[in-house]
Amino acid sequence: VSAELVAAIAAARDAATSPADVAAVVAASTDPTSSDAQLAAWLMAVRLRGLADAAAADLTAAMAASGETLAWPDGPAVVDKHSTGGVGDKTSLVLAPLLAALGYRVPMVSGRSLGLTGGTLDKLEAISGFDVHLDPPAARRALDDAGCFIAAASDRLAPADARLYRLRDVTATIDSVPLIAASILSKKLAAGVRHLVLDVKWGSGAFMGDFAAAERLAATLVALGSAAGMRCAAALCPMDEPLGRAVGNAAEVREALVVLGGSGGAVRDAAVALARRAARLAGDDLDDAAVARPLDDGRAYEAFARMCAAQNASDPAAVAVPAHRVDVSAPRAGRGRFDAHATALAAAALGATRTHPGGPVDVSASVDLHVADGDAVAAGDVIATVGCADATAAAHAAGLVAAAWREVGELWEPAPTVAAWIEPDSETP
Ligand code: IUR
Repeated sequence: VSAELVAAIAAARDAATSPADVAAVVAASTDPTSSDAQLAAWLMAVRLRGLADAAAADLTAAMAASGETLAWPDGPAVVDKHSTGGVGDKTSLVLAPLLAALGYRVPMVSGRSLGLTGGTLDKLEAISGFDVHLDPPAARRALDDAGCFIAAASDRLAPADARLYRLRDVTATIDSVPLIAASILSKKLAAGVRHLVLDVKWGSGAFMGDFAAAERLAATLVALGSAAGMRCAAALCPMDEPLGRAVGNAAEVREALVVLGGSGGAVRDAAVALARRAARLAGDDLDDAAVARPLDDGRAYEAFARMCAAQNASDPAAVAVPAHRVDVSAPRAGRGRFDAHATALAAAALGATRTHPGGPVDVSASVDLHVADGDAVAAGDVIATVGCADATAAAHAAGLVAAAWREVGELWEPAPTVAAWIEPDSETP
């Protein structure tokens, strides 16, 4: 038990955290002999009392410096995107190679699925051979060869975050804006990212249920990221319906490949909007057509294929196929849409996500939606197909996808790709 931590806990309880308090907490986070009880008490104090901007900036910087850091000197701008997570959000699979094809370097460190949230690493592992573990020399080779990589954080990257995140998970302190922001940004800083677009979602399929909460998180991310020396902007994006037509690891890779091959739709729109802003952060004012060109002329697909090759997957289209499939039909004629949260429940029942950290995932688990937001259907039309390795799970999930269908009225309008942007100089709400 540490006296410094007692002082840090008292200061956090009294909303008076000093730089020395932050230093003590982060040092303890990487010391295996330090007390989980004390760290957990500190997290709860911050969850209840908040953290002043200066202390949150100190925390972000100290967590970023708590382990190994990567640097990518000499070369094109280093850009990245982080999303707070959504259902069917495979934007990273399109965006990283698109930005690479536009000439930027994208060292993307991603996570795995947990609960109802999908994970980019699990999606990529649906491609035969794809290796998400890159040591620093292999990561550098991938950036040189492909312009991008998408890899797991090593346990040496921002190790303070790993410990604090595990404790937040079991102490009901996940939902603290400064703790979320410091967690996300510390890993981006440690990975050497200089220009960061944030995709902050709200809605039934997002971590933040309402717009105001998403706006607060976005403003904190942009302010803290900017204070740490990254150029940042945040998109506020609705997440009441799955993004695009596919949910589940293999299905999402297949949809990403189609978008990388030049097809239109919500995923392309999201990737182009985010890529355009990333280019702007790096100092390049491109229009949508210029940003989208690599999707139409094959350069983005080529960058994806080169990234796969650099990560041990020789054929990007060698994607896991589900052994069992079940169709879902429309109960009635009319317009409709799929609810994001309810669709995520179906994907989870198929085994697309984990029930506990380190648990198994069925990478073949797929929900393919055959209609988009607000489409008209006839009674009995096949509106979705589910698939996975287990026939019983597929039949059960088909019922859950049927329950995710929401009929909408004639006046229904599909949601915008980006509802608002938060810039570094925006007013903090
Ligand atoms: N992703 C992170 O990296 N950190 C967090 O705290 C959350 C999501 I919530």
